[in-house]
Amino acid sequence: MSGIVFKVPKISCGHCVMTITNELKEVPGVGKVEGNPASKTVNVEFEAPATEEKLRAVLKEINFPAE
Ligand SMILES: [Cu+2]
Repeated sequence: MSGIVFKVPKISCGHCVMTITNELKEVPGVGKVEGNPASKTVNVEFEAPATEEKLRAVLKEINFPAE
């Protein structure tokens, strides 16, 4: 498993974090997802077949693009 922290400026509350968490957890290979509304970050643990590009694509798709 590798881990990555995405900065997602559009996060404004716990609801956003929940939406993002639910969507990212649908991606095969994704393990733990932890979002923080205060720092507007999402910490994702993942392994193949998930990739950083794939995770970024999902975030963009649900309208929470990562920086
Ligand atoms: Cu929100």
